[in-house]
Amino acid sequence: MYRLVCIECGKEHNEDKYTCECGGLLEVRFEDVEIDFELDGKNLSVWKYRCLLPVKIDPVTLKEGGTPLYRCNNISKDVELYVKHEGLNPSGSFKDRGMTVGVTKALELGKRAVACASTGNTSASMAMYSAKAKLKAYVLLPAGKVALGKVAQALMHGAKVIAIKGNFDRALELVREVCDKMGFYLLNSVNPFRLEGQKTIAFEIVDEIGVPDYVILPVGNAGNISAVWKGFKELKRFGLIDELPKMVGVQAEGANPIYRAFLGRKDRIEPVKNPETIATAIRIGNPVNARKALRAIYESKGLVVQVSDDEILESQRVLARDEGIGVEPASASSLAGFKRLVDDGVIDRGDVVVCVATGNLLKDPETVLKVCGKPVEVSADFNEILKVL
Ligand code: AN7
Repeated sequence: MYRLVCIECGKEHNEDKYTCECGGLLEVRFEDVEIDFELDGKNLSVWKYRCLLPVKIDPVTLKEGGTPLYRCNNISKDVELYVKHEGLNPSGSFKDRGMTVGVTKALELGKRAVACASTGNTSASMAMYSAKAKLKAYVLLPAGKVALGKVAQALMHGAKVIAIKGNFDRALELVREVCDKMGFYLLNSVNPFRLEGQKTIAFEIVDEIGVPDYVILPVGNAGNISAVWKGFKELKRFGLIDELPKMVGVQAEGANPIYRAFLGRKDRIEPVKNPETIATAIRIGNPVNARKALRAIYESKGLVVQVSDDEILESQRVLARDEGIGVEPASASSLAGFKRLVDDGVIDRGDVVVCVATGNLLKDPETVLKVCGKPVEVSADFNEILKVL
């Protein structure tokens, strides 16, 4: 059993709402659940944890979740560092965990069409899952600011893709209006059901290695950090774990509203007007889930760090070259944040740390070419090849 409740005033809502009249975000609260899975490290997937997922019909699934958790010895010997490679989900990002639940909910509610604003990954994932569900899909993107692989996915999976002359924050305002007027089902992370799917990142981590000391993840619209924290708290509430990890959010310097709020120990953000970062996935100035994310950070005694674009690109290279883990820039910010915290002496020898790598390297080939340069070209001749070896 579960209820949909406003996190600010506690009012209970019907399932087709996204926010409360008081302006508060909604969240799903489970009660009297009979837990029917075991945390035995086996058969990891989003739907292993179905008893804690709020759907009533057969899910629309492309076999999401069950992503590898790599022990990264080459990066750190002293700290027990793991990277959870969410880039190996069906569409290449963690969004699939949310979308399998969100698109299932759209069918359950009898919706014909779904919509989102996106920095790219949400749109790619939504397009895939709505194709499977045979729902119409509408996407609003900030023109010229979405990595090519993501646009390609949204287009090929059949979404109507509309690029606006404005940033993500504006696209989100507009898509909310479009959904209100047209009756489309909104699948941005303001949708509480999507976050329910994403909390399974926490379930899988515990399933494999127990409760870590720190979980580090990039923060854009701030849904994922909220979702993962909710996952850990539910495991504790239902008696499956005793401890909780500290949650660490990482933001890019040019798109850092949550970091600023954290510095001032505030529980609300001031939007950043013109966010800018090479990590276009987290180029977001007015994160809709800020209230949930800040609660997660304070409750868990965690923290927020900001990192530069150079640190992000360096961490992307390190993951790729030292561990064989290919991620897009935004995802690498979690490792950049880890490095900061090791340098600052916050994370120490013996700590168990999980960095969540949220999206695949293939999402953003253009940035790779800018950073690595193009392949060397020579004529098809043995001696010419020898010269460049
Ligand atoms: C790779 O696709 O917001 O803090 O529209 O693609 O939960 O927003 C993507 C976000 C991190 C931030 N890493 O997660 C979108 C979108 C990657 C991402 C984030 C995103 P949230």
